[in-house]
Amino acid sequence: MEIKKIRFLEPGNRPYRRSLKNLYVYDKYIRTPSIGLLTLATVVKEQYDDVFMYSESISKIQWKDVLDADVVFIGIFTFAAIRGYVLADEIRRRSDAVVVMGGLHASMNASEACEHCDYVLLGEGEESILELLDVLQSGGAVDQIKGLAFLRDGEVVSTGMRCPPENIDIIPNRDLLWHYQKMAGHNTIWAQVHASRGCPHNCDYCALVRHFGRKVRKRSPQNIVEDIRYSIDFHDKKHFRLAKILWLTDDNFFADRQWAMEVLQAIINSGIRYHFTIQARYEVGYDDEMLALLKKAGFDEIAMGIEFLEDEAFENYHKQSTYRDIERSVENIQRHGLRVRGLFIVGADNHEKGVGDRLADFVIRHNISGVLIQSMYFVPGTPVYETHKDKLIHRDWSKYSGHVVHYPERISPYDLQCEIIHASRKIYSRRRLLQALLHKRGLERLLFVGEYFWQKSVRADLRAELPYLKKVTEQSGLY
Ligand code: B12
Ligand code: SF4
Repeated sequence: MEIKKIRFLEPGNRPYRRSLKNLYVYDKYIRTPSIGLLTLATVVKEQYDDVFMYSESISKIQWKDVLDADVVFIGIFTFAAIRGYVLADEIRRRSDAVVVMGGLHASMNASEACEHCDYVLLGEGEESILELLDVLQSGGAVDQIKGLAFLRDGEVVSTGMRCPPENIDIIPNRDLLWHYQKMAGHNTIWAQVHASRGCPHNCDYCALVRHFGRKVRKRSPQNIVEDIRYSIDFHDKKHFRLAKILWLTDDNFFADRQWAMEVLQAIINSGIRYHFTIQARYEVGYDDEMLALLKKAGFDEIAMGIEFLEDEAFENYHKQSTYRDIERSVENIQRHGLRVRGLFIVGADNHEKGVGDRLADFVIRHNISGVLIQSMYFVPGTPVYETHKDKLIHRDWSKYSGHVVHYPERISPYDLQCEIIHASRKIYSRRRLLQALLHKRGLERLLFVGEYFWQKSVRADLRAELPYLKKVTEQSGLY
């Protein structure tokens, strides 16, 4: 077949809609678009002229432009899988395009995704996507391509996993994404750069380490700094942004200490002055040299995957950490003048009523600057899925975004969801909002106010599900 026109689509579990809330509530109908899919569009654009991307995080899809494409690529995380399937089905119904799916959820659930598209590409797509396009053009046999799955006579054929790309020095061309420039001024959309892939650890609930592998692959410090500069210019150009923050989105940026220090030093040497935030495990809190360098490079905050507050949970899910480790780490990070944001999981097998209250008290007592509280989620392919697949309430992936989706051991689904609501309300209370307005300054104050409204909308979503969770709790007869 002749391939001229290629389109990339990022589905949103709540597709973009114009709303005043877009100005201050992230994730209602607007959020940061996918940099992974944009990276693939950038790679393909080097070889094909007519390449463009739509993201339902920031715009509506221009259907007229998609339906006459020769190939459409759709990337899905778990929370957007259902919407991704709707889009894929629609394209197959209304056009002749070859539909290809990929991304974390499609890779880990290839047999499910195969039902909705012509091909699924497994793992990272930078190399396989070009190979597939070549084979489609030349009419060669697709099953030569490693890392491909598809249906043949109703049966799933998989050519197995392929080695992930080593060279990931690619700067995503943000102009390839429809309306990105127009929307980049919203405070709910963050400038972001992804600098490394893979993590040497092996936590039971983590899908990432299964998708990206345990070997850490890194971009060069020069390439990262160039991307940071471009990303900042792109977001600030033509816009007045209150939240001038760039997020280094790596899962474990500090896994290679030497490289992490080189990147930070390169940011310092570049003269870029900006606010940065980054995700980390607790160990970074013991590294005074790294913390000093982070501060010097413009980082104000570390988003720490704290996850649990009980040693029993750390042990059960093979997260090498203890409560005391976390406490010491948080205290030392704050001594260096950096804020700590907490990422938490509830719904572990040991969790009981009171887990939300305990979490909120920890956050308030330790002056944690903000939180993301998620109920445990279960992606096929993770150990936690294998051990809990009989305890799932449903497989409506659109709800796998922090809501309760399983029957926990020692607390009912209904009560657990109430615990999340309670923790959020306690942390983001009106009294604490007032305190933030009076005592916090600058970005810190702005972030707290933004999160106050975001958490309000999160709670409304969680509350809307309570009648359903009450019903399934009662019907289960387990509690
Ligand atoms: C940045 C980020 C965000 C941003 C932007 C997300 C986005 N649009 O991409 C924001 C802030 C919006 C966000 C929000 C959330 N996020 Co988030 N986020 C991330 C993070 C940290 C980085 C994403 C990234 O850039 N990855 C790097 C790129 C290179 O990888 P990639 O996107 O997967 O793309 C590569 C491959 O997968 C593949 N690929 C991808 N698509 C396709 C398509 C085709 C056709 C092919 C061939 C290949 C392919 O090739 C790409 C290049 O190699 C990831 C963690 C992670 N490491 O991915 C979590 C992550 C995606 N988030 C997660 C979650 C749970 C959420 C929230 C639900 C959190 C919450 N409770 O609010 C929300 C959901 C928002 C929503 N409703 O849509 C989970 C998803 C788990 C899952 N099973 O899917 C992740 C994996 C984190 C985790 N610890 O598990 N997130
Ligand atoms: S440390 Fe983080 S990224 Fe690494 S395996 Fe554990 S949860 Fe996943």
